[in-house]
Amino acid sequence: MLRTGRRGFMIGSLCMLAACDRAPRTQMFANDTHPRDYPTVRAVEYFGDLIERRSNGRLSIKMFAGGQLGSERDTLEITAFGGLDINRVNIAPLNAIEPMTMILSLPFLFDSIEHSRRAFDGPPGQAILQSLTRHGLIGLCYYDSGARSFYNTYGPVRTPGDMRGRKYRVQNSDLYVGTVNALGADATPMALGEIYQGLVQGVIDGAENNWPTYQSERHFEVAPYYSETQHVMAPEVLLMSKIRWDKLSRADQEIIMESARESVPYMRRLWDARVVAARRAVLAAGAKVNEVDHKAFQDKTRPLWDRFVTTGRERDLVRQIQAMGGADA
Ligand code: GTR
Repeated sequence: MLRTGRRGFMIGSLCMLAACDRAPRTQMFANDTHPRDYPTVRAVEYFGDLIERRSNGRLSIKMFAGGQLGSERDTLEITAFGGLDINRVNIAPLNAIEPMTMILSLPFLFDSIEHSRRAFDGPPGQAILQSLTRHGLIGLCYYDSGARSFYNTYGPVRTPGDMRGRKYRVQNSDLYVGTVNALGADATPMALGEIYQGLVQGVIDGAENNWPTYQSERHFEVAPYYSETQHVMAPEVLLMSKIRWDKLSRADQEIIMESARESVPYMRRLWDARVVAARRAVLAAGAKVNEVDHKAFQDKTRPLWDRFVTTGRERDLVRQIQAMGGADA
């Protein structure tokens, strides 16, 4: 029976709403160690808005920022087991899971940020992302993490000799441990959230990171000497649990992949602005930046390439990445 008039229209609309409500909705939980205003968190939220819009509200993301769910290493395990749907981590904690990820964390692999972006976006980067599938993780995209440099509580570092015997915090990765030890310092793996107190109490003398994290974690307050080694330009990775992924329709998987890719240029815009702002803010707050003898750092860390790049396939990827360097297109 056709309903007519205002009341009939309202009943019809409510039925439609009820039917809509019955359409299965999937809210996915996402994790990030950084606070809400950090570029990675904002990019994941942007990605969430895109998938919500494109799926007419069926898919959405609830973000748990600020490391409230645990260290990156712990949350990675939870993600692989399906307890967490989306996770944004640095590539370093993936080094212990998939050796191919170490390639992008090799010291002095990239000539410039542009070179690193070409490698992430191109075939080598994409092959490394896909290698995660066999570990229960779908690599959706890379986000920028800029260049990491050493900073400390005691004074400017110009050559590796200035780090000798000092304790430097590293991420949980044998490659990072090897890098710092090769420079003559004492590598101390530690979670990000423990660094500030570690520096205050003298458990460590220094750490290494990009400008935005150095600022956002307030490490500049206690370790004001930032020496621009720029020894690593490894990316951040946006991951999804394969268990959740396999439950989605092909169409929804496409929405997710496409939205993740589209969030990359958005993230890069935020990132570039944040690097400049963070550098300016910490220098205004009293941090001291200095140049270093890059060659001395490269010479000491180069043997790590042979130690950590062990298969023919990995060596081939390194060669492909090197061929993408040089003059910026
Ligand atoms: C940051 C990165 C984090 C985390 C952190 C660290 O640059 O965005 O995901 O890896 O470094 O050093 O623990």
